[in-house]
Amino acid sequence: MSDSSIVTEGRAPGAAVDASGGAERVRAANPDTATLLDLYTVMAGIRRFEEVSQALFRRGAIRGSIHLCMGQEAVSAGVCGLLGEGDKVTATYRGHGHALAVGVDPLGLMAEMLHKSTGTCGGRAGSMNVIDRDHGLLGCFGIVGGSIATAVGAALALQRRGDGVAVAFFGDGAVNHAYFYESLNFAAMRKLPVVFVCENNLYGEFTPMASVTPGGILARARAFDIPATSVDGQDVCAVRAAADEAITRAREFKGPSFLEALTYRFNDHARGDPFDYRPEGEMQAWKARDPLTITRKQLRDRHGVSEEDLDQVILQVRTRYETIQRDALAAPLPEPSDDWTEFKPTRN
Ligand SMILES: Cc1ncc(C[n+]2csc(CCOP(=O)(O)OP(=O)(O)O)c2C)c(N)n1
Ligand SMILES: [Mg+2]
Repeated sequence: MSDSSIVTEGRAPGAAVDASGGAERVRAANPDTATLLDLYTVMAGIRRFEEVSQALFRRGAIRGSIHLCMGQEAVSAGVCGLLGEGDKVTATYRGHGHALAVGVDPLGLMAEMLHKSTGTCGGRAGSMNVIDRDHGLLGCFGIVGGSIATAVGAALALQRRGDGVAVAFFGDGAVNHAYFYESLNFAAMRKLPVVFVCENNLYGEFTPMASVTPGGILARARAFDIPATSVDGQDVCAVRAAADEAITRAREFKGPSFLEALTYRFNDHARGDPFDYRPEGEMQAWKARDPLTITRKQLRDRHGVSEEDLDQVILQVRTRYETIQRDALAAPLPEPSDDWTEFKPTRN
């Protein structure tokens, strides 16, 4: 375990870590080599998906808006890698990573970005609002905090069914919205099998989270007696370890948990970002802790995987996305006359 996998509340992962411990400490799990390689491959896939999407957006092939999660890949990969059949996930408009991490077909997702009829939602959702119930993805929500309420509702259904966990991904900006409180209160009161994963990337659009969140994020969850932990969101092993505890607690019917994953978005919020709100050097400090670089180092140093094998993973991902991009671009748009009510997600 490296020190970098431990953080305390409010500490930027780029900063030195207080190894003296404390209640917030989360020990990184040591996934076996095959598991960590899988996680690396998933993260590399998310990164490439978004690089391709960004290029398509810039040249006008993707319309509307896209919200990229580059820099935050370890959170979705670390949590979703522990989920299985019957579990449910909700995410935000920054949801490409979560969709890919739960197993949504990347070609379908890319076609969806391009509003093609072969897209995950038949071209109707675009980048922001993807649903894939076959993979437990109940929705990516454009409404800040929408993912929280929906996951709580899903958790109520799962509790009645007696099996399964719901995971809500949301940003730091959501913790000051009213239904965050209603949802956490209800989940705690009913001991629902739900894990709240707050991806604290330090900003809600262009507003620093710390300037609008007195008392911090964890205190909000603890007010409802929900166990809450901060974790280094750049380290997939640390995220996985913390998520494992939370998911296990939910599966044992012990109630909800709350994870704050400290992370950083490497790109603009979306279109029209003024790029003037980050302190100088902040982006560089976080890029030095790129989740892909950290995982690669872990694979090399702890697991003895060679640089050549790691390069091979990246090469395969790149090759795969060349085909995906070509096929998605070649796919047909929906016909204006299509009956759009025909799109029926396949499973409840
Ligand atoms: C209910 C609601 N209010 C306002 C907005 C406008 N809005 C879109 S993104 C965003 C910032 C959210 O920040 P955060 O939750 O930290 O997520 P991030 O974008 O950093 O991933 C806001 C305020 C919205 N979509 N929904
Ligand atoms: Mg944010």
